[in-house]
Amino acid sequence: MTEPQPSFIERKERWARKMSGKARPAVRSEERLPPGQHLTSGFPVLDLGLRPEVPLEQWRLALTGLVQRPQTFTWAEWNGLPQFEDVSDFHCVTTWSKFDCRWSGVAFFTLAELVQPRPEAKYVLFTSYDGYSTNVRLEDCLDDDVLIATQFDGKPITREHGGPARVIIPKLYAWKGAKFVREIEFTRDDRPGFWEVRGYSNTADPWTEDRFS
Ligand SMILES: Nc1nc2c(c(=O)[nH]1)N[C@H]1C(S)=C(S)[C@@H](COP(=O)(O)O)O[C@H]1N2
Ligand SMILES: [Mo]
Repeated sequence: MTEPQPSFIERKERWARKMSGKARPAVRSEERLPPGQHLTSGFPVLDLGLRPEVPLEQWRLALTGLVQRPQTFTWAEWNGLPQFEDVSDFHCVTTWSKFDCRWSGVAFFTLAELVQPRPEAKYVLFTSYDGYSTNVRLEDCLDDDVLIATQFDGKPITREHGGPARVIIPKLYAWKGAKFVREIEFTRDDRPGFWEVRGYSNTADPWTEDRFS
């Protein structure tokens, strides 16, 4: 695997430091568009500059860690799982939002029913084929709008947007949703992911502008 482009990462880190001093709203916004965001009609691509090509016959998604029944899915097995569709809004920390994204795939709660997280599991660490990772509270993953999507707008997710499969967690900034996802690990302790170790918020709530730690 090639390394992510360092200059891009450094720029984004500097930007995180600069923005972290900015005042945040005192109360949680109830608007559909979160504070500090603007609407975009296109669909920008945000990643580390790596778009790994994962042939479907080699694709695997592993569910590991503190679960009763760890499981690794092949593409055929994955597509045999109950499918779920959800329309949601998408908020990137770099201030663009996109409304009404129609994703389909497998609901996170379906996976949780299959692997059965142990009571000690409190966090989830997602790892991707491009070396990316991100950590999320298990509680947030269990919301009924969270899914591992394989389709956008009725078509397979393109490589630039994170295919074959990507995580969608509408209520958090989009960096919490791993594109090209490869492993979902259930953990007791919170282990910060790629952007979380580089100054981004651990909790990432768009409606309180919870962008940076
Ligand atoms: N594997 C991986 N997932 C990732 C990223 C990444 O660099 N690698 N970038 C994140 C960020 S910052 C955003 S805003 C969204 C962007 O998704 P898009 O490129 O489909 O707009 O993916 C998130 N998931
Ligand atoms: Mo982002």
